Amino acid sequence: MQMTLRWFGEKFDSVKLWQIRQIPGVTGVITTLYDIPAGEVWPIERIKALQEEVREAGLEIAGIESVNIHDTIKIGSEEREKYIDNYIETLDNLGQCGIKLVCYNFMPVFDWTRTDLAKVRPDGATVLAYDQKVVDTIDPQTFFDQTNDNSNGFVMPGWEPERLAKVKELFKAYESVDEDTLFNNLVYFLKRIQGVCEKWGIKMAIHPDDPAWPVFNLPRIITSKEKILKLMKAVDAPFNGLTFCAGSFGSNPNNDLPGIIRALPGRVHFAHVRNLHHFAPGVFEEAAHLSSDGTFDLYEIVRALYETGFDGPIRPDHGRAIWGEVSMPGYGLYDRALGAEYILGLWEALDKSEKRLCSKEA
Ligand code: CS2
Ligand code: MN
Repeated sequence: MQMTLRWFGEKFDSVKLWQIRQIPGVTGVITTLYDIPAGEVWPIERIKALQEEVREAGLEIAGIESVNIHDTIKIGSEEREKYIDNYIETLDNLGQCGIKLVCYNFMPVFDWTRTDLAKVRPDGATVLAYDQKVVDTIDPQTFFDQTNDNSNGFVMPGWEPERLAKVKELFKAYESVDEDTLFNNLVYFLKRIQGVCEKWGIKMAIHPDDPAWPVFNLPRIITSKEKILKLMKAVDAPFNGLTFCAGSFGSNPNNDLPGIIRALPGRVHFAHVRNLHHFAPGVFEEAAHLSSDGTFDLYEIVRALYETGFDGPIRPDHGRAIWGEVSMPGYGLYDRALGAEYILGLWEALDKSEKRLCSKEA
């Protein structure tokens, strides 16, 4: 396991690499070329320059989150071929640079969806929150605009203004795309990129849908253990794996989080570990990572990763905004650093008990 933090790049992130370097046990970043729109090829010089910047700070790039998928690929229109070719070229460039983990999602139109980006908790911290009632009563355009107005001036992942300007068009383009079509388009995409992934040993780690059900009547296909297993079977090769995201799968309280990890040995390539506090079905807020602050048992989640031999990067996921920090919602330094230390502590305890047990048995 490698502990990492997500970093959006010098121009886009309030957090600096030198600060990440000072979090004990964090050795890598999960990053991206945030300014390159979905569908365009990532030039190799840009990837190398990013790698150099991270290396100079005493860290390494542990993976990319995300190389976003162009909508034509999700929709399955004819132009997808060109965009898949571009994606393959990007993967080839990443492979040449020795980068071997790519996180992506296959959600139509929106990435993650939250109805409040700064819900105040009793201790004064603010968190991202979700209430299905709000989504049910708002139109997507207004929702987009509201989200952007509340993002502290940061461009948020999946909410890039150039995409958002086309919400209506996008919705129209997805009209004929149901769950099966979306799933088949994903399988088609994975089969087309399999060659380049296997050439370089690149692991593709799909991120689950967040929340784990259809929003605004758009289909969602990575929402449960059954659904992810179906995808693993459809393209049954180790390159095709999962970003286990506790917060996304866990948005549906019926999902057994450790159970999802245990069902996928060798196919969990990357983990987002965080906690949510559920109030009622479809109503939750993000919590501190600590088990007692939310609904999930973080010990059981980390134990499942440990016991299935997980050896990829883990990152804390969305944090609370605390101690007066202003950042991209969910992506401040302080609470994610606390989360990283907590997860490392759980891991150390699991590792030491396991080793003690082994030495007793020997
Ligand atoms: C992330 C997602 O902030 C988040 O919730 O986990 O935006 C994630 O990066 C994408 O869905 C992956 O493509
Ligand atoms: Mn996540």
